[in-house]
Amino acid sequence: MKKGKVFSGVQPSGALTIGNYIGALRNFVGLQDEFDCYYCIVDLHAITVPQIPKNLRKRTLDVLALYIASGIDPEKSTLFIQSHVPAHSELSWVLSTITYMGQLNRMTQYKEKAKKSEENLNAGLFTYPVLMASDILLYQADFVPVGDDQKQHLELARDLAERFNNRYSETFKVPEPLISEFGARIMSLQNPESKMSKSDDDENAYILLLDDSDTINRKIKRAVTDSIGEIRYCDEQPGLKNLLNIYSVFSNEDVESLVKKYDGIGYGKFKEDLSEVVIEGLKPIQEKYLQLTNSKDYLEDVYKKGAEKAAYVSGKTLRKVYKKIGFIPK
Ligand code: ATP
Ligand code: LTN
Repeated sequence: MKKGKVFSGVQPSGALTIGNYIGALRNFVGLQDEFDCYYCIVDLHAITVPQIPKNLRKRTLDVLALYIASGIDPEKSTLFIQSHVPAHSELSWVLSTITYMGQLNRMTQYKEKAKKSEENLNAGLFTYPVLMASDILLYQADFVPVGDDQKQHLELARDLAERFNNRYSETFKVPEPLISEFGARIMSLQNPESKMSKSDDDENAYILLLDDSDTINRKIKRAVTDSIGEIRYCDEQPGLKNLLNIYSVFSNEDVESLVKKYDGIGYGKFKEDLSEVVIEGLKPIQEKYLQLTNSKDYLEDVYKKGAEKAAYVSGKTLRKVYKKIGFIPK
């Protein structure tokens, strides 16, 4: 029987946080055996905010190394760089002609980013979700594992697939989001009302996958909690709730037993233990990452092979699309 397909992407727009790991990367690993998986480094998306070329180059390879260090096996999954496969940009143009301005105007991520960059708001930021839909639809993906913040973009991808299928004929698979019930939204350590984001101006707001132990200790010590002083898992204590979620992921203990374990014990000890669990959890990823960054040839081999396979699969879909629209085949 043919395996179902999975597609997801991460932007090389900054160093990856434990939010990216918990909401996305960690879930990619478990899908590799059951599905034909495509994991992309979406550099075309990353340039919707200004990037320094040298940093973009480094971060792109860093994301690739972190994909592999987190347990994604290039022998099982296709790992590639978005700009190496022109079909992404090509389908994006086509889909933009069936996307309504109103739909893009309603996108929360766009509204938030637009607020932040009031001067010279670029059109790429606005059409970003169309490019994301193209990424997914080109591979006929059944499932798209993402964090909670991408739900609305996924809805657009589904909508565009259905609109195209209705207008022409069955062409695209309508993809389903895969958003895990737990850890799909890790919050900022400084403001538990907003999501942990690698582009936050305050570096105490996030923990990076590559942070060293002193930095992790310091950031967790400074993490915002409350004055209640009791370890409980509830919406009235959002900072603590977030820390408990992180603790649970890295320790594999459920939140309930953590709450019991820390009953009557203060935040200080809880934070100390949490730091240790996070440091230990990240250690194998960091070690593997270090090894990989010394193997540039290996990384190059992975992304070249990945692009070849991705170009083949996406090319088939794009040709079908062009034919249905009425373009003359080459
Ligand atoms: P930025 O914060 O710079 O806008 P981002 O980290 O949200 O970027 P990506 O790197 O493209 O954007 O995200 C990769 C994946 O990580 C996506 O599936 C996204 O949903 C997930 N993700 C990002 N932040 C979090 C978070 N705080 N909690 C859970 N999942 C997250
Ligand atoms: N928009 C996503 C990154 C992204 C993506 C994708 C995720 C681009 N293309 C395709 C899943 C599938 C983000 O900002 N996190």
